[in-house]
Amino acid sequence: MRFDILTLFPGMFSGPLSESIIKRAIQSGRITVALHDIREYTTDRHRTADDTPYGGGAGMVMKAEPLAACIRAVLAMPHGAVAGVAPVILLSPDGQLFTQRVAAELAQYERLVLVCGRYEGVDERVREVLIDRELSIGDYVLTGGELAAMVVLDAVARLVPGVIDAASITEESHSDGLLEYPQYTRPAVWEGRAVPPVLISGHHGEVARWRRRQRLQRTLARRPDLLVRAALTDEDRAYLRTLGWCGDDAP
Ligand code: 4FM
Repeated sequence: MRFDILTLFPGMFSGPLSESIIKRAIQSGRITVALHDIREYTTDRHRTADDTPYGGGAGMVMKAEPLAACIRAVLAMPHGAVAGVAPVILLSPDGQLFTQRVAAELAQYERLVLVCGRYEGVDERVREVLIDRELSIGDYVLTGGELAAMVVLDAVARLVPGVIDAASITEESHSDGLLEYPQYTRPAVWEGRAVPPVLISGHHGEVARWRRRQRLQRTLARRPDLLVRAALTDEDRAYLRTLGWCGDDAP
């Protein structure tokens, strides 16, 4: 899978791309990350990428021409044998909330174009003409879309086959709508605190039941809103009722 990232600050990506799982995914060729400096597409002597807003107001707006030229140049770069669809995605607080579901949807593409906004906005005409989709990683305002693009890249890349162990993807939080069970590793006793004995018992059925109940307990305590959409069995519901759940949590 190929990620094209359009940014005024390509240097912000060198750390995250050169460590751990993403580094290995790039080295193995499972993902390709191409950084594009929007400033390279300016044409004036001062390499101006932003300007003051029409109508007045605070801050600066990203100019249409360099950003549009950059997006068009990137879309004209071929990728692999098939020229598949590559959605152009702007990271901004105005976007649709980026969730695990959206990550799974994006992982189906051969290529993503991630546009990092900066300053107080992007000229609206670029959005209208060249942006297919806007995504937000949460209800807060960053200084630019770069960190959000890294979040999207990280969450999507790990869903690409071979990037991480396949079992961890299906087992993890949010894939079936429940939070994860607590994990323990050696030593069996740490600072006087023992690992739950069931995990050392060797009874696989009991371990599975304990873990399921831990997940239900934890989801009820921390994210009761998730229970409305979670895949629950009759036994899950019966257990949750023993914990005081009445099945009416607002989403
Ligand atoms: C601010 C990008 C203004 C573009 C930013 C404009 C953000 C977020 C974010 C900064 N991106 N989720 N939250 N970006 O704050 O994705 Cl126009």
